[in-house]
Amino acid sequence: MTKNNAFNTDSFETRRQLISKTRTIVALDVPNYNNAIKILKLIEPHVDGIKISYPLIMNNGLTAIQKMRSLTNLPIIADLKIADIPETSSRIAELAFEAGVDGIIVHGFMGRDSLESCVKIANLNNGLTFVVTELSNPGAAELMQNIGDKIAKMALEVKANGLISPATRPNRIQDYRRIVGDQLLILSPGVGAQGGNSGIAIINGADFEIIGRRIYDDSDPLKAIKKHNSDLQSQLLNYSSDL
Ligand code: FNU
Repeated sequence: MTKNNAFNTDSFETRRQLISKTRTIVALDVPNYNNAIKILKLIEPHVDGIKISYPLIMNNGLTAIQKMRSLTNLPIIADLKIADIPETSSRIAELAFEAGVDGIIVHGFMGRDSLESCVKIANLNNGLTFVVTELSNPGAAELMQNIGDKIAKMALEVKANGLISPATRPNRIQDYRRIVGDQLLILSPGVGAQGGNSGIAIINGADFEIIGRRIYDDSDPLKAIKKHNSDLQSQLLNYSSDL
């Protein structure tokens, strides 16, 4: 089983350099395994990682992860949004790592014990834990947003590796960056179909943008990822020339 923990190095600066190729992770929420692989092969040279989730796993089982693991060296993140008691959370995390993923996404609202149980399993597997602070959908502003700062602090305390924070609310990415400083990565979903523009999350403090439908629903996913990457780079250039 090939493990690729390009995200996971000791110093934040090294990590940033390692990850600075495209700063994009594609969400492959495609239920059909063969279609997912077709898209993966098209976009592979143009992304830094892929994220898989329930649609693919529920339709194809954990073998989909195992097969995908053998087909790509890109980091694979399992977006299971684990949110259970510690014993169940850690069992779910274990199964994901056994199947070959490099990182897991977990919720933070369950509290410290569950979060710690996931981080422990991730560490045992030389894997990464990303904690959702507040979801990117509008409804998350009603409840989750109120505890997002506390979740970010807890993620720091339990030594998770990163946060998942909304590209749909760039000001919140800034808040989370202020809380975690350079200690944690920030991955931002919500680019494209949910309204976030390519590059905006990065200039507001995210390390990676996560983009799904805008790429895999396009009749030409390769063209779509190239467009996203070039828009992202333009934003970065404009931003640094404004500094
Ligand atoms: P797209 N996702 C999200 N918002 O969208 N994991 C969050 O706050 C979060 C996520 C996932 O909208 C979502 O489940 F924590 O098609 C989907 O897999 O670009 C992806 O990010 C966004 O997909």
